[in-house]
Amino acid sequence: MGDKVSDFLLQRLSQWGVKRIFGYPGDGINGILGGLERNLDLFEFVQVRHEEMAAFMACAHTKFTDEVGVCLATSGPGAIHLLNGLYDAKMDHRPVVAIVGQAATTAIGGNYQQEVDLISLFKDVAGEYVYMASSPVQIRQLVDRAMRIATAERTVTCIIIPKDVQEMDAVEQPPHTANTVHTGLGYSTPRGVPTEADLKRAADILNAGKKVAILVGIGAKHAADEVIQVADLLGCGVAKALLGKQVLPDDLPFVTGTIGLLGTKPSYDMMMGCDTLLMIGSTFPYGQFLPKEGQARGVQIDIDGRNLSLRYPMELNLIGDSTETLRALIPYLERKIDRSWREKIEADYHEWWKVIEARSMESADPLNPQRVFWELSQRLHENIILSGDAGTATNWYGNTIKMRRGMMGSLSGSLATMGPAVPYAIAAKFAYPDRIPIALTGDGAMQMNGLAAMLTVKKYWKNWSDPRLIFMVLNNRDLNQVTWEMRIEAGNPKLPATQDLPDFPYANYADSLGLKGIRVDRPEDVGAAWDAALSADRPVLFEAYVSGDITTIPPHISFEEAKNYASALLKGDPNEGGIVKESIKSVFEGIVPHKHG
Ligand SMILES: Cc1ncc(C[n+]2csc(CCOP(=O)(O)OP(=O)(O)O)c2C)c(N)n1
Ligand SMILES: [Mg+2]
Repeated sequence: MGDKVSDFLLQRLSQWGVKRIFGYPGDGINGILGGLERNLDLFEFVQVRHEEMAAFMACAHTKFTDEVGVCLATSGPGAIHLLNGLYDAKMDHRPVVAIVGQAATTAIGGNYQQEVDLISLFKDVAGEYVYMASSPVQIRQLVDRAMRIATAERTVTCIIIPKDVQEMDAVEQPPHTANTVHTGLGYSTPRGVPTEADLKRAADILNAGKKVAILVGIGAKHAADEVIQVADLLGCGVAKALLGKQVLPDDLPFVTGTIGLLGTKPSYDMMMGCDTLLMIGSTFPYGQFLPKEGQARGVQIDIDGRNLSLRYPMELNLIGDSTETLRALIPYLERKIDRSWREKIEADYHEWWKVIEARSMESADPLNPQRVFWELSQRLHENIILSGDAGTATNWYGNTIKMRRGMMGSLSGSLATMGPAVPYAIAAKFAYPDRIPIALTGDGAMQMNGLAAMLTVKKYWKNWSDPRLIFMVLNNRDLNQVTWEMRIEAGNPKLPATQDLPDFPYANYADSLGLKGIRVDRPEDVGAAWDAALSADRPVLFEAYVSGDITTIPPHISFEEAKNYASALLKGDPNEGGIVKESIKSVFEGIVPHKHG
């Protein structure tokens, strides 16, 4: 018996270098599942609990490995479930190929069981390339183009294969005749650089600046050494967008940490005080944390022209690979003699960590969440991979975690969806079984999809050479990030009907699955709890039973926000007493003396 379409589909994906597929079965892809069984040696199939998790894992796979991520779901409901994870990949510019089933070609158009108009459904998220096969001859071109376009455009593509087509005889080579397409394998990433004239113009602007600020995003991921060298020549500091937190370690004295609402004050001050901005590989969205228009001369480097002059009107917009462009730029840069701007940045940054430490040590009832991150930060090393979630955990990840060289860290940057931290950590473990992924998440996200994903961990953890994988959940019984946004941005008190979450015994639940549950609710126990988690003989669900009354304090507090904050309290927030006691303490601990200091 010859190969079926499904066999060839999988073999072609394998020829493209795909080794792992994240997915969930359904009869719309029965043919492909049969193909997986016949080609067991080609792939590792990771079975998730919900298709959204397969898409998140495919996204995380590409974020952590730079390879294309692949996910597989059945027609109709399975395909629909993928969407949020696919948007996460699209919006963070990562290559993911989604493969989904469809009703048989003989049934399409008949309002058939599970027949959804998938081309329309995926037209936005996979708009660069979404096609359905109606003939076995198409399979080669569909795979080749979906893989190549996803890689070249750093985006999501989708192949839809009706169930009868999956079972047809494969056609590996289209006939040499009219109406056929003859595609091939392979993609080599170019490393483009701007023209020499533009590099000189960039150098002129940067050499003329007296107070240069650099902002890097994840696009500078492979340019750490070059960014360090440029920052040294320009005598400046480097701030990081949240998704780019892994680009540079935080123990370099001139790195000012993250930027934005959950960023540091030194990043904020550097941007407000600079006369020249160099932005590399970032689409950081919040313009209010960048210099005022006209305040600074700007140079931006990005691989994608669409990202240029998007957040700040730049004087010079350069399309290029960040590493190669910086390498080509360096010979034109003059080392700044006056180092006072940089020295001030370094001194501010040094002071800032004292503020963070003091805030982390503040007491709370029962536990200050920042303390949990502070203690973790002391224990991080190059083998650790962090993942964050939409929620307060990511605020503390942003401003309290010190990245070390070699570490990786990611989250849903532009979509900022709840739910990715857990699947990202699981996908990281599959990609790097010898490293220790740590998901940093909230109880809302854990209840949304993380609890079910613990079953996926239960299913696989014994296969991993090093079983350490940690899921830290901030149990604050609240959708706390939004509760604080309501208070600070809108001046509204907490509305228990929308914000309160049910309590849940996370650690006990982990124990019941044969994983390790650790629960901590006293500050003095946090360090030892992290030590236990980091040396456990199995995956750990680390439940931090924390107060929800402590907010992340923005690096600056505007008058408006302060006013809203006060008015929320006056309106009788149910947590009023706790907030006044705990959070205000923290405000005065850091911001106020620091601001005037
Ligand atoms: C899918 C999705 N739904 C809703 C939101 C809005 N949102 C952002 S953070 C947040 C609260 C998260 O709560 P939790 O996971 O408990 O973390 P906490 O902030 O309490 O630490 C919500 C509802 C979102 N970003 N994504
Ligand atoms: Mg919560």
